[in-house]
Amino acid sequence: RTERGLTVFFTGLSGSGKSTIARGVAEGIRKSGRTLTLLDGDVVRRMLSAGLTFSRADRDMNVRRIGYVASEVARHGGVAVCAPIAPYAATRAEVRAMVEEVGDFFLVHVATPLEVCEERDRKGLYAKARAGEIPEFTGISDPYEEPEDAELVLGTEGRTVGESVAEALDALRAGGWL
Ligand code: GGZ
Repeated sequence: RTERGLTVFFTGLSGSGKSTIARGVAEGIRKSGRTLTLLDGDVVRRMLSAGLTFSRADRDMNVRRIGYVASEVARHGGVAVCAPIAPYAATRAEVRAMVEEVGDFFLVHVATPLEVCEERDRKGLYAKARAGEIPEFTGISDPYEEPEDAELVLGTEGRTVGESVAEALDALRAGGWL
């Protein structure tokens, strides 16, 4: 007999803060005593999706692989936290359906506006995308389909990472997952 598994799936633009918030949330879940797997974006692209590009087909493959691993974690009663951009609604819906066959799915939209992500431009990627040096860059020359089915929408403006992490953990607690 195992606890019902859960996938906490963060989606949002590059530079929205989703990876940082996801790491904080993962830490909080771990502290609550649940078995936790963090599918960190960088690690996934290196270990699970090496060689994939940012074409629609490859993004979909990347997001499906993440969803599959997350569903296996959930199947065994664990909690998976993942944070890809996952720009396409249909692919997110596929992952939701796959996870919900075996556990619960909690979608968090890190809704930092494009202008704010671009203004911060922590890695200089938006400037490069504007200059045409990175093709198919999400929000600039590639789509981001805003979710309409998020369990939680995090507005990060005027908020610290800690506050966003706390809001997500509160929502998980309120739902009875922690
Ligand atoms: C978007 C890109 C691109 C393009 C490289 N478009 O801010 P980052 O750097 O660290 O996070 C982004 C990351 C996105 O990879 P994901 O696996 O999360 O994307 S997806 O879910 O769509 O498969 C960014 C970097 O990779 N990056 N090129 N063209 N982001």
